[in-house]
Amino acid sequence: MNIITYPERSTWNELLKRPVMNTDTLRDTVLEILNRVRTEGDRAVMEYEEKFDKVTLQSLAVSEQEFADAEKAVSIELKAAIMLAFNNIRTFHAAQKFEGKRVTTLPGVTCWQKAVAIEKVGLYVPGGTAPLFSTVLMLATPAQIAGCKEIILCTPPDRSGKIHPAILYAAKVAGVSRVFKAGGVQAIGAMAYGTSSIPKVYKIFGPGNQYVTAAKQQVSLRDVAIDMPAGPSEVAVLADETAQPAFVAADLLSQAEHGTDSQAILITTSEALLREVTGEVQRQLEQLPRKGIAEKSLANSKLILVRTMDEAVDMVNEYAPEHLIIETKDYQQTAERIVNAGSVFLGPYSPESAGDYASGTNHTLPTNGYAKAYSGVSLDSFIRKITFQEVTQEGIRMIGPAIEVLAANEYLDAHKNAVSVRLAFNPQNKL
Ligand code: HSO
Ligand code: ZN
Repeated sequence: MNIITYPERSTWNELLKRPVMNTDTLRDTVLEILNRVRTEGDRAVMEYEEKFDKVTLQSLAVSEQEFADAEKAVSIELKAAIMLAFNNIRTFHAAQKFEGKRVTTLPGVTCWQKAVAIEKVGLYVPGGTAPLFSTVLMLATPAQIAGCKEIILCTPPDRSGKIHPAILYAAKVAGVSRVFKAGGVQAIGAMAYGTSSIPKVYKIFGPGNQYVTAAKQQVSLRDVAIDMPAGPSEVAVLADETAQPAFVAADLLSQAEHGTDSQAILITTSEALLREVTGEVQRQLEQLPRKGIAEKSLANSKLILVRTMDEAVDMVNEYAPEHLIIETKDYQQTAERIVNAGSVFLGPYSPESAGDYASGTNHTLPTNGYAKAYSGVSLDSFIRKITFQEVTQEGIRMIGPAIEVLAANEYLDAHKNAVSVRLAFNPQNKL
């Protein structure tokens, strides 16, 4: 871990930089896979599954029998935990429902918005060493609440062609319509273009490695919408002398174990805390099964000592972390001053793990500083707000003359005319 003491403001920019993800070098590989999936469909997906996931598949769709087997394979304890998480995620996201107000801007001029679900959405859940069934809940639950008609999910199978049973169980619980065995760029391509097994969707959600991210960016140029640009997961812990070193260390490590490129940062006003956290991290690290991964990502992580809480808050806002944990004496007041972060965890008993799994908030969040401009996934991510308006004859008399002036001054006479013909119209003459 790198310890940085009292850095000058002029150095913050450099200090808080994320490692650059070079998607340029991946571009050719990604484009080739996407092209083949676009032109050859299932056949290309299966071939890439063989090449990258080392599995020969007869069919991409998960069968009813496989769902039934998964249901049996998941322990009662895990099912109960998934249900608790699901219920909280559902409660929190259901409360985000949008009720559009009808607004009369002038007599006879009524405007309103209506939330309409995106009809077809595609969820991507990566494979790898951690079976991320929590991500299934985070993506499918709001999609179901929003009312998306078709919710499909792609995830890579293991070498025997199976998907982790908890992923399938979570998919059923959260209302996924169909699950397909496909990972990486080929899965993104399949959902963007459609194949004979995998339907084309209108928006793709979910995390993934650099290849998946590059593929999502590529297909979003033309074919489909995506949730947000994604990068490696990150956490910033903002702490003072009142924080528990063991809690802070555990929070940094929970992020570090995600991947070797994960980012964990401590920003503190207390030199004593910083020292104790360093020791705690070493102690706790020894116990972790994913020590190897955590160690590598900790090598890039930073423990930063600053002079004042004001400075600490400014630094957090400059960094715009995906996750922010505030463990300070007056964490409520500190939190009021946070303007750039994906998700904020307040006080000593709110670890990031709470939001990663079960408190109810979504864990699909903006990384890489995108929290300055993006929100995490929420119910809104699965809807569009369509505007409606009704202008009556009285209404057009109220706004028509102004529209005529505006249109004429933009030299758009046909626009002006669409109003003029109505203003001149007398329904009586028609009879
Ligand atoms: N911290 C990850 C989500 C996750 N953690 C899934 C555990 N499982 C990104 O917010
Ligand atoms: Zn996590």
